[in-house]
Amino acid sequence: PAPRTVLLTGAAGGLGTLMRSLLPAYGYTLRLFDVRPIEGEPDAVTADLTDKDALREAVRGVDAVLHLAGISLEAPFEKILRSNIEGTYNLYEAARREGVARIVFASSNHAVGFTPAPRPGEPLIPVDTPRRPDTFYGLSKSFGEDLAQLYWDKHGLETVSVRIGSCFPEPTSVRMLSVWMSPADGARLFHAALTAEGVGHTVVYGSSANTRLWWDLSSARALGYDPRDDSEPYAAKLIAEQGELDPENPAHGHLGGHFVNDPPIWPY
Ligand code: NAI
Ligand code: 15L
Repeated sequence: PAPRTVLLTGAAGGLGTLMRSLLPAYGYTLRLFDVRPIEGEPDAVTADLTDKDALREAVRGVDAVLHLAGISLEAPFEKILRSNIEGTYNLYEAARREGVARIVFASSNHAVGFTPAPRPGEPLIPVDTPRRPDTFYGLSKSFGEDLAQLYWDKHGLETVSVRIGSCFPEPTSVRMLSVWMSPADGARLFHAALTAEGVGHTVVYGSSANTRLWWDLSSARALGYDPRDDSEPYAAKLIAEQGELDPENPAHGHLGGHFVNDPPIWPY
């Protein structure tokens, strides 16, 4: 049966807020979880991913989890370790113990961020391209994908790992013309990932049907995802303002954009 009750972690965040408004139209009842309180949502669970008891209670009885919680940009390794690596492990362990059938995991293009962007005419990047994290942040998403594979192989807990490009209301950079996912397409993709049958552990890229797309959406389409949007209407204005991408500039010539150039953030 299709999942109806879904735990949305990271519900206070940018993507969580978009999905709180878009997913109920697909028939889901959302249970909300975030370390930050959410205004107007008295029933939301306000807890950290390090709180194993709170997680166990939060996943009890849900049909699936849409796991968006975590640090969403580069940060000191210790913080990434706590929220994204241990936090995601804690979530999987809670889900396993409570018999939750499926997790949709917000992975990121930054798990493969050091992959050179295809030039015009070159093949699109497949989902089985070797992982090349561009940051500690991207490394945590790479870990999450491996954790998902382990929990499928060992415990039969299914995951769709969605390597999201940039999911924001509008593209705001020339790079985003290639990697943008409109919020409406994001909801379509998460719905497909929550409902497709027999996913095992499936990795997909998350973006709209962009004219300048860099990666292969076929594994996402195989779940039933049918993107409707394209960043191209934004292209002329963004290119006039920012110029074309220069493939010799590492921040332009890799999937991960400026993340490949950003220095690590050390803890002290
Ligand atoms: P965001 O930073 O706006 O939201 C993340 C939420 O997670 C925040 O509300 C934060 O309070 C919560 N959180 C962080 N650490 C936590 C912890 N230890 N315990 C409980 N809650 C915690 O990020 P955004 O943009 O909404 O992204 C959501 C997810 O999607 C993240 O996992 C991010 O890595 C991933 N993603 C997002 C992309 C995008 O374009 N928005 C692109 C690729 C991946
Ligand atoms: C991500 O993984 C981040 O969470 C998001 O804030 C954007 O930076 C996005 O990638 C991107 O690559 O544009």
